[in-house]
Amino acid sequence: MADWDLLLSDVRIATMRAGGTPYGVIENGAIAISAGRIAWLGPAADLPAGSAAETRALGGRWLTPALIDCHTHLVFGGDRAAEFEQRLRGTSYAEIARSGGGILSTVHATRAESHATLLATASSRARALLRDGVATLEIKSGYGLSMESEIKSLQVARDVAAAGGQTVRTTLLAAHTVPPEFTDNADGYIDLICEQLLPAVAENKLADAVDAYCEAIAFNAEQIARVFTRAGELGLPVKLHADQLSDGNGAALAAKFRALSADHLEYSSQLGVDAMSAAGTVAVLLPGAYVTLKETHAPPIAALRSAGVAMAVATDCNPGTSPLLSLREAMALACRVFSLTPEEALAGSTRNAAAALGLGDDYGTLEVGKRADIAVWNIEHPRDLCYWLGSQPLSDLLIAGESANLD
Ligand code: DI6
Ligand code: FE
Repeated sequence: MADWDLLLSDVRIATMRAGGTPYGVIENGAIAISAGRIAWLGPAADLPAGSAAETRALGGRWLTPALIDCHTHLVFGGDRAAEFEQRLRGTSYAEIARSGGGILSTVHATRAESHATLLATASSRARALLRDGVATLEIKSGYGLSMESEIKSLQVARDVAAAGGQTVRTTLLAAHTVPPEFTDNADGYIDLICEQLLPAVAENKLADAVDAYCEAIAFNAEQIARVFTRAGELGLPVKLHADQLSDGNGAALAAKFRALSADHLEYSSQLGVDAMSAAGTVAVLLPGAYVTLKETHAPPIAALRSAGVAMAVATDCNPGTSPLLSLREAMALACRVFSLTPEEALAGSTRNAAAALGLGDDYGTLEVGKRADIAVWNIEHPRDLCYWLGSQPLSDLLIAGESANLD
């Protein structure tokens, strides 16, 4: 009887543990795996006596924690490529929205598509992320905006996990925008979310968290406070799309509800940063939306850094503002447009992304006892993951100690 299921030898390890050497590096290392968890890791010279059912010598390749995409809108119908072209020809976002484009055009397409069709496209997008090293991802609803279609979207998100082997955390984002049935009656839609949709979603365990869009074009602090209070009563943690297009004090609102994360943050103030620091709310940076919208007002990175706010990086994959299917490209963009260091960007897609999903105990770093979710890379140094654009350095992806099918 072997002591371990798998031994990875002749490896260089970036554990991404906080506080130690840069990237938590272990040179000339080894990792032993049992029952899907890390049983031992460290310098190979210190490997304890023991036998492995299988040993893989990896020729000095780099190992990191598998990547975690903590903010995606993968479940949606249709796409917005024509709108993208319109915008580049000079039509404004507002004009497109007024003519029935924007989020509401995706809502119509999503409502019209079947569970099977939505699952096929969402699974295809999740596989693209898998081939990029993503073993865990969050998937929001938010293009259904009715009882039936929001529940359909969350059921599709749950089924993506079964289809692809990745860990999926689902988030109810019914408060994404006001649906056509509630035009000029946003409060009536908030009533529907609080009195009917949230109880049904909680009872059927369809969502792991609740999100909302705090913005002048979406919902105000009072409306979001009602949704978050109801979520808390039902035992669901919250996260918030905050201060993306203007300073709506969203970061402070998220901190007030001890949100897992506040996301976007382009216009967040020092007040919001300090509130997030005190609450332990993770800042999720979304460079894909920032560059697609040609935004020029970056989130307060230096203030977040000096306040000790954990910073995560995600794709925000959605058809309107961030049609981005590579978390590594998001990391590379975060370095270039937000001036994150490569180590911060990698921590943002591992350790801090896990924290943004409330998964930090089991995911996000390579440590004894944690899941053996491990990415194997053909690179010379972990910084290469942010340095090269368009490269394909993933050699293998272990999910709970088993190699994923990357074909
Ligand atoms: N912020 C965004 O950038 C997306 N949603 C949100 O709350 C936009 C979604 C879309 O345009 O389809
Ligand atoms: Fe988003």
